[in-house]
Amino acid sequence: NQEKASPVPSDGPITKAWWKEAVFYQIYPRSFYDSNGDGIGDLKGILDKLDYLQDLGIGALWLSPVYDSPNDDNGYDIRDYEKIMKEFGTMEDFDLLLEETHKRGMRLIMDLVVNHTSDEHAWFRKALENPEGKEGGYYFLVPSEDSSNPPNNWVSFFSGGAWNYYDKAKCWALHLFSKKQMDLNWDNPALRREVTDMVNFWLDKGVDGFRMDVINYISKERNADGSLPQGNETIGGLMTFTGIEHYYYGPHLHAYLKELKANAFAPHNAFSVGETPGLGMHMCQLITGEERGELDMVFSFDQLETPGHTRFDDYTYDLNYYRDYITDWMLHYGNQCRMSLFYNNHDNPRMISKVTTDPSFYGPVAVLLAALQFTLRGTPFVFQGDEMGLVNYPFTSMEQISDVESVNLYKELLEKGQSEEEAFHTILAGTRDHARVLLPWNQNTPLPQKIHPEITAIYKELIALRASHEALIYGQFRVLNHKKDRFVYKRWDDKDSFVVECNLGAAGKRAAFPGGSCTLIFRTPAYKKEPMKDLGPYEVRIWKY
Ligand code: TEU
Ligand code: CA
Repeated sequence: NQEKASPVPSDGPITKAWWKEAVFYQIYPRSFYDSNGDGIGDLKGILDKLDYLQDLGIGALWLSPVYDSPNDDNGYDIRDYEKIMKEFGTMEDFDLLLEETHKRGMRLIMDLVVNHTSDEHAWFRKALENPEGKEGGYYFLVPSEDSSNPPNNWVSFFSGGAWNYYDKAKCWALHLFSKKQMDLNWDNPALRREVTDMVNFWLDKGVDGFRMDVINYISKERNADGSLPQGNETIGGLMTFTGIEHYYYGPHLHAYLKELKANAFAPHNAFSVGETPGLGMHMCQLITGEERGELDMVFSFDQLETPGHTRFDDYTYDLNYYRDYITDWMLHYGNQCRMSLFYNNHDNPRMISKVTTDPSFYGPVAVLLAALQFTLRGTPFVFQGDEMGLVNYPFTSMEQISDVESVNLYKELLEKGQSEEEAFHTILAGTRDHARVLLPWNQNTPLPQKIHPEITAIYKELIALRASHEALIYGQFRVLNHKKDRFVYKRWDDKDSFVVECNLGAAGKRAAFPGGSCTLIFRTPAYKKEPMKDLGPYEVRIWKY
């Protein structure tokens, strides 16, 4: 890569911005709140819950896709970018939602899925009708008479190869995700203009920005003759996804991001956060450095599994790893870059369930994760249900699983010779459906998941604490103790200082704080009656001085 390593990460002053101060809340509309009883969450349901979100202290909403889609991947396969999904409501419902969100002093960002479209998108249909025509150039179509040998060995994230063959059009087409999610060719300037126009359509409506789906995959490396290169089998063996080295950080990524920023985001002063799986800290700095004009923030995912594990492994997550990961980023990411802080989204099992399977610890772990999220330096992204203390859903059979990734993986595991029990065990550990079941708003439902109002109250308290102290938003960060299972750190600015003391483990231990004169302003409620000298399992305390 020829990119100059600028900016040099520095401790200079931090520029203030609304998106650094706000707490974001991710809504997965299909499973958020169903306002008309058809079993599917909808836009009116979100509208009904705006007061709840405002009361919680949320500053901005991120909506997972609400566009017209055949739902092969729950809306991440878009058929029409400028139309609302029928089950979710109408464009009028959307306009009202945006207006009411703004009225409450909150912002709204949408999901921008432009690495691929649905195979039912008009562009792709036209492309197949006439591969030589304008839309033919929007995708990776490879003409061929040979329907048994795909153009290269790249594999899909959702099992199997990454190519479909189309008999009538006599060509192959690339899909890194499901068979109905066709990759767009960003090297085509007309396609980039289409995307820019569409982004401007939503920004003109007053939308405050976008979360950008797998945005680091948009630039694919090519051979000298324009074809897509063969993936390295060794890397493929290590990473599972053969071919990934050719597109996770492609040759024109920076240029395409700069162009989109200049032609759409910048003129609207709109916010952007990229979903960028696989990029480490240094690449993230190159994408989010303030003066580089690319993205405001990214989601990097290395904190979601501990080293040596993947999402589909059944294992216990060690929070000492999170401590070390987050410390490294906070000390080295630099003040021109802003971190996103999150544990959950619609693609992952619930973090509480990864940390502990002992129900008596669910409450304390929920409180600990919240306290970290609202006192570490960065912008918190709450995923719907975090604030209810939700844990994984007790699925009992594949019949309850609908996610395309899980369904395909299950088939693949059976083909590889696993028993149904073994394969289901794997799915249960990692399925995205844990995050996609309808939120159990009503405590009296027969749903096996229960909400925990006491956790919601703590979210509200800690979000308010963060909102009223810039030290927690922009302040400095220093680790005071990082012995095994301990995390004690300081956040401070000219006005205030805080010390946060955490027990990251399931065993009680001696408290190390306080030293000197300070006031205890928060303690895990479950331990309020315990002596101060003892830290309970996963206990967290916040001191102010
Ligand atoms: O997620 C991308 C995604 O699933 C990655 O985490 C990918 O699996 C990873 O690179 C493998 O290591 C986004 C959306 O969040 C997800 O819901 C969609 O299914 C996907 O893109 C396709 O749009
Ligand atoms: Ca509904």
